[in-house]
Order: sequence, then structure tokens, then C-alpha cells
Amino acid sequence: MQKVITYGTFDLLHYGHIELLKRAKALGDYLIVALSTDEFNWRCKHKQTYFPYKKRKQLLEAIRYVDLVIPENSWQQKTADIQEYRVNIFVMGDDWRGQFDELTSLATVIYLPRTPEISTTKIKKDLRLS
Ligand code: C2G
Repeated sequence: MQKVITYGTFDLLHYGHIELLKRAKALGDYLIVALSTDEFNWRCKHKQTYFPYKKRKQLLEAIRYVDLVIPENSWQQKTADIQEYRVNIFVMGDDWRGQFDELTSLATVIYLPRTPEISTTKIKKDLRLS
């Protein structure tokens, strides 16, 4: 079984997220999503999410491509996650290209092209204008 992992906030879930998850799952048989907790978002990513962790987790668990959702509490947990869950493939959008290359000793690292023209930031901005 080829296990894939990816990380993110996935707030205001949109088709760019879905496209990422769909392609990540297609790389293996089992997809784990490490979902940024509210505290990690605030403390480390300086992101204030619209939906709290519990709701974002509920949304992700409803997606056919997602097999397991675990919390992302720190930048440093990726190595431990890969080892604990016996992950073969680490996937991120290519806005992170190069940031996680140190993980290539543990798993295949793949950066997938982001879906253009959609982001949570754009959604929030457009809604403010409407
Ligand atoms: N994404 C994408 N296309 C978009 C928007 C996002 O492919 N139009 C991808 C991102 O590249 C990322 C994933 O969807 O791989 C989740 O995006 P975010 O929730 O913005 O995640 P981020 O804040 O980048 O957190 O430790 C890693 C971090 O937790 C990643």
C-alpha cells in the first residue's frame, strides 16, 4: 500500500484544495491530511481561519480522496509523521517547492502545481467587495 501525506489549513475549502487532494490520492492508495490546528495557524502561520479545526476536519473527512485527517501542531512534525504512518509519498502544492526537500531521505517528495486563480485570500477579498 502506497501511503501519501499532505499538510495544510484548508480553510474555506475550495476547488483548488480538492484538485490538490485528488491528485495527491492518485499518487497512492491511502491519503493522510495533516490539518493545521487553530493554535498552529495562529501561532506559526499567523492565519486566522474562518472555520475552526473541528469543522475543517469534518469537511476534509467528507472528501472521497481523504482517508485520514490528523492534526498539524508544528512545522517539525513531518519527519515523525512520515515514520509513524509509514508514508511513502509527501505531497505539497508548488508554492512550497524546495521547502521540504530534506524529507527526500524518508519519502518521495512531490510538489504539485497549484490550481490558478483561486485562494482563500481571494475569496475573502471578493466577498468583501460584494
Ligand atoms: N493549493 C493549491 N491550489 C490553490 C490553493 C491551495 O494547490 N489554488 C494547495 C496548497 O499548495 C497546499 C494545499 O492546497 O498544498 C493547502 O493549502 P493551504 O490550506 O493554503 O495550506 P498552507 O497554508 O500552504 O499550509 O506545513 C505545511 C503547511 O501546513 C501548508
